[in-house]
Amino acid sequence: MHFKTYLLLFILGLFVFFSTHAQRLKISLNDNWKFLKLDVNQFEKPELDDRYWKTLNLPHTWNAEDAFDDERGYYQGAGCYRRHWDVPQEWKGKAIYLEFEGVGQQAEVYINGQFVGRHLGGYTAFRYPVAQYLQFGASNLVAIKASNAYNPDLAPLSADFNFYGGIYRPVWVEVAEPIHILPGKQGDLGLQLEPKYDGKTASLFIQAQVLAEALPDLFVETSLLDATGKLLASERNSLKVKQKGSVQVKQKLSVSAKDLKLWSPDSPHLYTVKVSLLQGKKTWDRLEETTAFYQFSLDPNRGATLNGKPIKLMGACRHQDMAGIGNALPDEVHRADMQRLKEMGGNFVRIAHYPQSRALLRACDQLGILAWEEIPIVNEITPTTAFFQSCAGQLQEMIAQHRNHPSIVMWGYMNEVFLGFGKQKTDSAKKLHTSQTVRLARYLDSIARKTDPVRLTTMALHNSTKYNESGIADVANVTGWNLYHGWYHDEFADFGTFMDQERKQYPNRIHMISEFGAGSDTRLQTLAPNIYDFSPQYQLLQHQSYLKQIFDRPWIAGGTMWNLVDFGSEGRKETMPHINNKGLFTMDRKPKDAYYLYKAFLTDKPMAHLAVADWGGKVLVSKGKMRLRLISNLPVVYIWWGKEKIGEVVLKDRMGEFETAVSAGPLVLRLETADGKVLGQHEIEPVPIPDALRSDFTSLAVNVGSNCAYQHPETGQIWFPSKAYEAGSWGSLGGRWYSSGKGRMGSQSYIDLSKDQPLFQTMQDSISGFKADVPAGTYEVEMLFAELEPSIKPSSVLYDLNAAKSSGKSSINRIFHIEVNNQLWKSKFEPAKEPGGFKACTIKGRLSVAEQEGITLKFIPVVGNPILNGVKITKL
Ligand code: GCB
Repeated sequence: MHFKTYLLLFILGLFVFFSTHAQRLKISLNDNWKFLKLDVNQFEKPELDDRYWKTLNLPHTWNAEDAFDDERGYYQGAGCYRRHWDVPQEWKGKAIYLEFEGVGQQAEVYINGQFVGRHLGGYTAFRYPVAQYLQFGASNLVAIKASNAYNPDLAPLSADFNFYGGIYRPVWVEVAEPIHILPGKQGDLGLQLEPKYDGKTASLFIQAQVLAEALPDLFVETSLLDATGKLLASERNSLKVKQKGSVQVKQKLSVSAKDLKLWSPDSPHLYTVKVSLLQGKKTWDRLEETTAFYQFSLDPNRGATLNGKPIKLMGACRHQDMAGIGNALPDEVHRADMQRLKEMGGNFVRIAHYPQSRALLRACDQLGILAWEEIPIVNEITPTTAFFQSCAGQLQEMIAQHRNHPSIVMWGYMNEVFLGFGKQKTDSAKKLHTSQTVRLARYLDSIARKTDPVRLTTMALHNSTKYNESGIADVANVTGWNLYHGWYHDEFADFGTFMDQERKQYPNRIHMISEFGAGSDTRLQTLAPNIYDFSPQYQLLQHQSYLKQIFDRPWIAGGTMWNLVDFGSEGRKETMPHINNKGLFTMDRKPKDAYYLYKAFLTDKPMAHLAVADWGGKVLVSKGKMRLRLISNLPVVYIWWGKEKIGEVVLKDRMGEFETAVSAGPLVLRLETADGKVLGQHEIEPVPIPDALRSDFTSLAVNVGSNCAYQHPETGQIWFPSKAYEAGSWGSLGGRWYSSGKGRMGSQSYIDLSKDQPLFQTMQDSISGFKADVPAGTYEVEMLFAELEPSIKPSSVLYDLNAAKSSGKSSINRIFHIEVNNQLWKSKFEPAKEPGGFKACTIKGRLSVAEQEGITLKFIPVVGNPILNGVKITKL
C-alpha cells in the first residue's frame, strides 16, 4: 500500500476511535485563584484589576487561622474569588458545566460579568451549565462571592463547630457532547440508582434524564459489572425522540442472586454501573457509578440486621476539620479518616452535622462503613417559610447527591433542635416555637421518605423531656440520643438508667446512641481521674463504661462516639481554647489512648496496648510506684521487662491495671499472650513525682488546685498535680480545689495572656501558703495567678479597703499579701485588678535558702480568700 493510503487509514482510525469513544471530560479548576477576604464592589467585572489579590489553590477557607486565634470570633462575612480561565475553541458547541463541591455557606457565581447562579447551603454541591456565558478560544473570568455571614434563613444557625467560609471543596469543569445525560437539578450527577436485594432476587433500577435529538438508532445501554469486569446484567433501550429535548430514561436490570456478592463491612463488594448513550457505534456520553447489594433492617428489640445477620452499628461521629487547614481538607484526608475508623473496628459513621465530601462517602462504600448523613439543623430553627425552604433544599440536595452511595443507611435532619429553646421567653412563644419545630420535622421527614423510600430517617436528641413531650421524637424512624452522663452532668451509670427508662416508655422505638464522649487534652495526665478534668484517663473510663453499657443492651442498635477527631469550635474555652477535644485523635491525627480501647472492644484480632501514648511514653510515678492501664481484647495479658515477667493483667471490660515499683530510667515493656506471642512493646519513661526533695533537687513545678499533671508542649516541663504539704516534701497549706460548680474542677473560662490554660484554669482557693522542703541554695520562685471567680468586682479605689471592711460583706473578691520566707514580696495583691479577672499573671523572685530552712510562701488575707494557681521553684 502507498504511504499516503496508510496515513489516511491511520487518520480515519483515529477519527473512528475518538468519535466512538467520546468521553465526558471532567477536569479540575482548583489552581491559581485570586482571592480577597472582602465584599469587593464589582468583584465580578472582568475589567477589575486583581493582580494584587492573594493567589491560592483550592480547597481554601479564610478561617483556618482566625477561628483558632485569641481574638473573639472569626471572620463571618463575604470573600471574593476570581479565576481567569482559558476556554479552548474546541469546546464550542459542547455542553459545559461548572461544578462546586462545596462553598461555605452561600455563593454567587458570575462568568464574564454575567450572573450564573446563587447557591444556599455550605455543605452540598451545585452545578451550572455555563456554555452560554463563555467565549471560546479566549480568556474568561469566573468570579465567586462566597459568604459565611449569619443568615437567619439558613441552617446552621448556631452550633458547637465553626461555620468556615470559602470554596473549601474542589471545583470541576465538565465538558459533554451536546447530546448527553443531564445532570440533576439538585447538583447531582443525574443518574439515580436503586439496587434491590430481598434475600432471593436482585435488581437494579436506573433513572436518568437525557438531552437528546431526533437521531436514528439512539439508545441507552446500561451494564452492571463486578470487580473483575465480568458482566452481570445489561439493558438496552432505544430512545425515540421527535425533537431536541430532555427525555426520561428508566431501566430495570435483573441480576441473578446466585452470582451476587453482598456488601458488608467484612466484604464490601462493589459493582460498577456504566450507563452509555449510544448511536450505532458512536458513544455520545457515558457515566459510571458504583453500587452494591445488601439487605439492611432495624428492629426495636434486636437492633440492626445486615444480610440476615445481627450487626451492632458501632463507630464515631466525624467533622470535616483539621489542624491548620480548617475544613479545606484534601480528599485523601477524608479517606484516611475513614481508614482510621475502620482500623479501630468501626462499621458505622455518623457524618455530623452536615453533608460531607463525596470522597468520604466513596471511602465508606469501599471500606464497608455504614453511614448516617444529616443536614445542619442544629440547636434551633427560625420559624419562617424561607428557613423551612432552605432546609428542604439542603435535604433534597444531600439525598440526590449521595443516594447512590451504598454506605448510606439513614438520613438525619435535626440535631438537638431544642437545645436553643431557652431563647424563647414567653409561654406563648415557647408553644409556637415548639409546634413550628415539630412541623418542620414532619415536613422534612416526609420529604426524605418520599425522595428515598429505601433509607430510614433519623434525628439526634439531647437529654431533655421536650422531645417526648412535643412528639418530635416519634417523627423519624430511628431515635438518636446524644448523651453525656458523667461528663456534662450525672454519672456514667445514669446513661444506662436513662436509656432503660426510655425503652420502657417507648418499646417500639429504634434507639441509637448518636453521641457520647468526654474531653481530653493530651498535655494532661492524672493518677486520680475526675469528672470534667479533661484528662485522657477520664476519657478512657467514660468510653469503657459507655461501650459496656451499649453492648449490654442488644436493643440499642449501635453507638457513634463523639468525635473521631478533635475539631475546631471557636467558642469553646476549655483547656484547649477553640477546640472540642473529645476526639479519639488529636486535630493533627495522633491517636489518643482511647482509640485503642475502641480497637479492643470492636476488633477480634488479639491486640494489647499500654495507655501511655498520650504523653509519648512518659508515666507519672508516685512514691516509687508506677500504675499502668492496659487495654486489650484478650482475657489476660503478660507484661515482660526484658527476661522478667513483671505483671499478669486480667482484663475486665477490655481494661486492666497493674502496678510496679520503678527506679528512674527508661524501660521497655513487652506485652505477650499466655503462649508467648508478642502483642506489642512500649518504651516507658517514668516521671517520678518529687517526693522528698533531696540534695540533687533542681526544680519543682506544681499545677496547684488540680488533680492533673501538665506537660508543657514546647519545653516538656512537667507541672505535677496538686497535693497538701507533707513534712520532707512539698504541697499547699490549707484551702481547697476551686470549683466553678457542678462538681467540676477549676473554671472553663478563657484565660487571657497565656497558652497554658490548664495551669491557670485551676487554683487552690482559701490557701494560706505553700511549702517545699528544698535543700540550701539560691532559688527562683514563680507564682501563677488568675482570678477565676465569675463575679469579679475589683476594688474601686486602689487600696481603699476600709469601706469593704466596715460593710462587713465585701464586694471585692480578694486582696492578700504575699510573703516568701517571711519577706514581703507583694503587698495587697488583688488578682481581679492586677492583671484583671481571667487574665494570667506570674510573680517571680529570687531568694537564698539556708540548710533546713526550705521555702515557705505565705498568703495573708486582707479581704476575701487568697488563691494560688501554680508554682514553680527552680534551683539556680
Ligand atoms: C452535642 C452536640 C455536638 C457537640 C457535643 C459536645 O451534643 O451535638 O455538636 O459538639 O455535644 O461536645 O458538647
